[in-house]
Amino acid sequence: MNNDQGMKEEGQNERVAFITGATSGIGRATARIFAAKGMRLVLCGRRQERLENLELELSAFTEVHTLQFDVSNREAVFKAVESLPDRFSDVDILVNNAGNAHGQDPVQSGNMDDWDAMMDINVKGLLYVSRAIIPGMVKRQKGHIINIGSIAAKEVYPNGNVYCASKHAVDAINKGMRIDLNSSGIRVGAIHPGLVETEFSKVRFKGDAERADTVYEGYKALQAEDIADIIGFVVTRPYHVNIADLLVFPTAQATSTLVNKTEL
Ligand code: NDP
Ligand code: 8X3
Repeated sequence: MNNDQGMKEEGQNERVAFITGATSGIGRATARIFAAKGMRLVLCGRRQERLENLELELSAFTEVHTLQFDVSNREAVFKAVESLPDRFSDVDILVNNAGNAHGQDPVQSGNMDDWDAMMDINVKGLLYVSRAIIPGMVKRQKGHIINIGSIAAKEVYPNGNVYCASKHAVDAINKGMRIDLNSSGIRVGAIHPGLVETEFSKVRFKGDAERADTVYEGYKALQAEDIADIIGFVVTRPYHVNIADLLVFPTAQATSTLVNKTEL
């Protein structure tokens, strides 16, 4: 990235963006796109070293503040948000991105710790962060919330049970937020990606990189940058335009289970 990519659209560079899950994949790519636009960034995640490296990288383009916390820890979420210095405390854009699948098992033999992790992080974590940030937006009568759902928010596939349930919940929360925040002039929308090649499958398969790689073999999967590019587009529409619900597939994908793997 160079400064020519700065594209400091009028007013855009004054905004503060708060991104959860900024240490990897879609969140990190979004941080880079937002930095190129000159937005002030609050970058969140659990892996401190990655936060520090990203801060070092993006500080060349914009002001960056990092927050290390687990979104599923309610107290930690509120403590982190309350700790924001003045330059970062009026959040204009919230990207609710942190989340993962944990395991891929039939419901009858599912690992209940995995179930807890998915519901605690993907659903409750998203709610806690939102609950900490949204009141400020309501007070200022402006803001933009982007919830990262999934094709798993729209379909259920074999052994996807609880992950799909968590993302169906994100879909419902996205709709509910839009209703509840309608009178406050706050934009709320979800982006639902299909298969994106990130650390996602490595996490799902508990570090089994070989198994994770097979998910993306035989076709061109979406890259984190493809989704970040779309998020960059979404947040730079005129304020009366709200992209409310967007499903994005790689061209090779037609449904959760139909992927044209011709390159095998
Ligand atoms: P990655 O595994 O690459 O990134 C996940 C991010 O979430 C990391 O930055 C991680 O940071 C953060 N995270 C996970 N758990 C927690 C937690 N408890 N507290 C705080 N942060 C957490 O995956 P993706 O970039 O692919 O995933 C991002 C989002 O996109 C997720 O919501 C995922 O469900 C969704 N998605 C992904 C798709 C894909 O195919 N990859 C498709 C559709 C949706 P850290 O570990 O440092 O805390
Ligand atoms: C991630 C995409 O198909 O693994 O949400 O559910 S999928």
